[in-house]
Amino acid sequence: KGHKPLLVWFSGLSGSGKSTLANMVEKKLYEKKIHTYLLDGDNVRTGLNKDLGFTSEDRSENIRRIAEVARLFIDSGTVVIAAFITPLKTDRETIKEIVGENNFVGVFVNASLEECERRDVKGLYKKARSGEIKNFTGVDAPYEEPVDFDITIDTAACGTEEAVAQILNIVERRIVS
Ligand code: GGZ
Repeated sequence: KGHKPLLVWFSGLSGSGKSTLANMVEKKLYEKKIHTYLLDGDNVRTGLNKDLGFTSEDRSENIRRIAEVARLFIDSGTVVIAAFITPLKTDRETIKEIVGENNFVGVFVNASLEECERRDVKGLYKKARSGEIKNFTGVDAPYEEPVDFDITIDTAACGTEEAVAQILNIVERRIVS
C-alpha cells in the first residue's frame, strides 16, 4: 500500500501550457489518493521567492529554493508537481543534485515560441517585444531545450488529455512501492 515520493518537474516556455498540464496531472493523482503538492509561480514567486526577478542569477536561486522545498516534501512522502520555465540546463542539473536523480521525473512541454507568442495569453510577449519587459525567455533571454528529460510533450501534435495520460503512465510506474 501507499506510494513512493517523486518530483515531477515541468519545463517549458511561458504560455507552453505547463501549468495547465501540471494542474491536470495533480488532480488525477489526487483522485487516486496519492499525496500531492503543486508548486508553481502562483504560489512561489508571490511568496517565498518574491524577492527574486528574472536575471539568470535570480532564476537560478528561484529554482534552487524550489528544489529545496521539493526535497522537504519528498521527505514527507509527497509526489511534488512543479511547473517553472527552468530555462537553463545547469539549473535543471542542480534540481537533480538536490532531490536525487531517483526522485526526479522531467517533463519538457515542447511548444514552439511562435505558438506561445501567437497565443500570448497574458500579453507578456507583446510587452517583451516592445521592450517594456526585459530578459523575457525566448525573446531576449535563452531557453535551452531539455534533451535528457523523461518525457517530451509535443503540444502541436498531442492534445492535453493524451499528454496527461502519457505523464501519468510514467509517474505511476515510478511511485509504486
Ligand atoms: C519569463 C516571465 C518574465 C520574464 C515575468 N521571463 O506565463 P507566466 O508569466 O505566468 O509564467 C512566466 C513566469 C516565469 O516564472 P518562472 O519562475 O517559471 O521562471 S524561471 O523558471 O525562469 O525562474 C511569466 C512570468 O513569470 N514572467 N517576467 N522576464 N517569464
